[in-house]
Amino acid sequence: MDDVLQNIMDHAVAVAREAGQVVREALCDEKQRDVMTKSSTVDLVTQTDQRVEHLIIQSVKKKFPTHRFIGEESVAAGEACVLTDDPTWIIDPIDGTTNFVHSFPFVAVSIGFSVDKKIQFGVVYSCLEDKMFTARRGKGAFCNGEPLQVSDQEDVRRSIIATEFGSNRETETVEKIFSSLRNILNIPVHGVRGAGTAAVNMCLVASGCVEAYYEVGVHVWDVAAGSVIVEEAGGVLMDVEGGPVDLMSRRIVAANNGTVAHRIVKEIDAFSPTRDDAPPTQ
Ligand code: LIP
Repeated sequence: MDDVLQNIMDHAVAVAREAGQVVREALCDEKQRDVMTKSSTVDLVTQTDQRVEHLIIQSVKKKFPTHRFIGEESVAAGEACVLTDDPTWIIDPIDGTTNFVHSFPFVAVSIGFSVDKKIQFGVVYSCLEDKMFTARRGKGAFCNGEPLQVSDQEDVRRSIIATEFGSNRETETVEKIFSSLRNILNIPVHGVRGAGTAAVNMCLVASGCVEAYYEVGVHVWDVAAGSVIVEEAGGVLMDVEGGPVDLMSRRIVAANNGTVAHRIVKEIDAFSPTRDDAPPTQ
């Protein structure tokens, strides 16, 4: 299994790099950044998101025809978002689509790989930075081959916390997002940052640049790869109310240690978006 899994991960790295090249080329062509919308007027998608996801899936199918897929744009097109025990690729072709549309320089190809419903490896290619973040369960986390280690900071008042505002603009949701942000800021923390992509935010935690990232409203494809990268860099994952993380719940805290994680959980005004694996509404 060891060599088989490594062979699969090597393909994930290669196809992520190939996809990143497509994203960089598309950035130079306005047409390839033409905006369409999904769940709201600010939940953006482009033909490049769809093209990159197709490239990744077709490439994998050729080598691993029995594998299954959960892809952001495939789910948006109506495919089920159901995680089984089967080998499954969990793909966000462009994490940070809004950044991509605006040429804001944090755009990542995110690929997680699950067997028996457990993420076995993650690949996040921050393609404008040319940073390939990788982690395989039990084998450590790396950026361009250099080992990653979370921050050793235990005091949240000496921390930077990352979060995002998401793409839901309903009044009640926005109120909760700002309530959490206000509470975190008033701890006080050194600062709050957001790269505009969950996957890059999680890699910043794994790199020790920020102590924690939290968000309510993300999807499994945003966080699957980053989850194992954070854990293999020595970090922890948690639900926003302190229990075990559930990658389908659309709620996550990724932190350098349990002390910081539990402290920010106290400040989060939690809510429960519709789960990624919820049965489709009639
Ligand atoms: C994005 C996430 C981000 C979230 C955005 C969006 P996308 O993913 O990475 O954390 O706040 O609303 O979901 O849509 O760019 O792949």
